[in-house]
Amino acid sequence: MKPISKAISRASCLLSASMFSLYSLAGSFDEHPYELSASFKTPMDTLAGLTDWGQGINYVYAITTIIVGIVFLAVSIPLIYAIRRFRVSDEEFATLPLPKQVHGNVILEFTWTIIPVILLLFIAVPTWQIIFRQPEKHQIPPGSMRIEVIGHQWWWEFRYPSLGITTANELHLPEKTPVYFELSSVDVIHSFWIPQFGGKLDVMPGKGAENYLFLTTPSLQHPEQNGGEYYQGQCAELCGLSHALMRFEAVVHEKAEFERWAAVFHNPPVVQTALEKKGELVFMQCMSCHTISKTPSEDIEKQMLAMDPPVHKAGPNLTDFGSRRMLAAGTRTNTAQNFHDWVDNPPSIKPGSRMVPLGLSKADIEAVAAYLRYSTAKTY
Ligand code: HEC
Ligand SMILES: [Cu+2]
Repeated sequence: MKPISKAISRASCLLSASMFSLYSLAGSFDEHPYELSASFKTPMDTLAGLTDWGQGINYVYAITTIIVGIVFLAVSIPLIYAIRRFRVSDEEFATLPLPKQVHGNVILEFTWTIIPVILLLFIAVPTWQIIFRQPEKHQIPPGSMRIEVIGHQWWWEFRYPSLGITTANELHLPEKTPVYFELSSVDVIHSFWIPQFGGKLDVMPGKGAENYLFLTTPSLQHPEQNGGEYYQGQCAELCGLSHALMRFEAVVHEKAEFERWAAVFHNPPVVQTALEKKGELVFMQCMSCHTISKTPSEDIEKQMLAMDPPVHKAGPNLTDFGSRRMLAAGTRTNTAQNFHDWVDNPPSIKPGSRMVPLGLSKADIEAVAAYLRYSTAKTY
């Protein structure tokens, strides 16, 4: 037993020494942002770390992995050594005396209590640093862009108070810009998550329960391509039947392109063909739940909001629906067929959907599809 305890105490000395040297090597996070391989960029890659917030989390993750790795080696190497070195046959084992008992050995017990405490501190301190880098509401850096994120079963509403824009399921962002998301919910708890941007944050119902997430949007990975870069978002808190189908897309634009998007957002729909005109009429049946800027549906919304208490429409704002890549909260591509299937029977696509089947004829769906998919499309 003696050589083993000697080996263990040596190993623990080595361990703490290496922790200190690792720390001095790594320096502070700000000087050496820890970047894990940028090559595997799947849509749900939480290690992509494309924002300062995501890199901070990766940094803590890396430290944790290193510490866990060292603990693994420090335990498994002596263990394997002991198993091999002190291996005996069953018969021989029966003749051996009890090993020396160390119960109540103050030094040993103190050592194996203090080592985990130190290791946990090495994880806790950077974790605190990263958490406290998220500002409180009153510490939000001036000049950052405020975006209200409102969770609904099972879709996302995005409001830009400074631009007077309300949209849904497609979160447009200018590149390299500090933004803060004010997260709230109208029903149950959701969780706002763009994996490639970093960690998730709960979206809570109830006044005063807002959460705030502050980050700097990534720069464009392929600036030569126009039209923004898309990142998948996903609700990350079980929120009911269609929780898994509560997605969205974040679109990062060049700054000028974002400004063009915001400038044309409220342009009224351009209704040209006879089919689109018919669709505009069919859309009357949708106005109790959906709003399109500069149409009568907006007046209905104003009347509803002026009531006491104010009534919010149940469905997403469709002002720029024609420009959206996806429908049904980021779960289907915005094609004629998917549009038909959705409007014909929403719960068949999203179980429990708060949009009910409206019993429209095929011709009416085709008309409202023309109106929504083409008249509301914006060029920017
Ligand atoms: C009772 C309220 C209600 C009515 C009426 C209604 N909708 Fe909806 N609609 C919703 C809700 C709620 C959603 C979000 C569903 C989801 O994603 O879970 C939605 C989603 C949509 C979407 C997908 C939007 C996106 O970007 O994901 C489209 C398109 C749509 N509705 C079209 C229509 C049309 C066309 C009509 C009228 C023929 C209509 N809706 C009538 C409540 C309604
Ligand atoms: Cu959810």
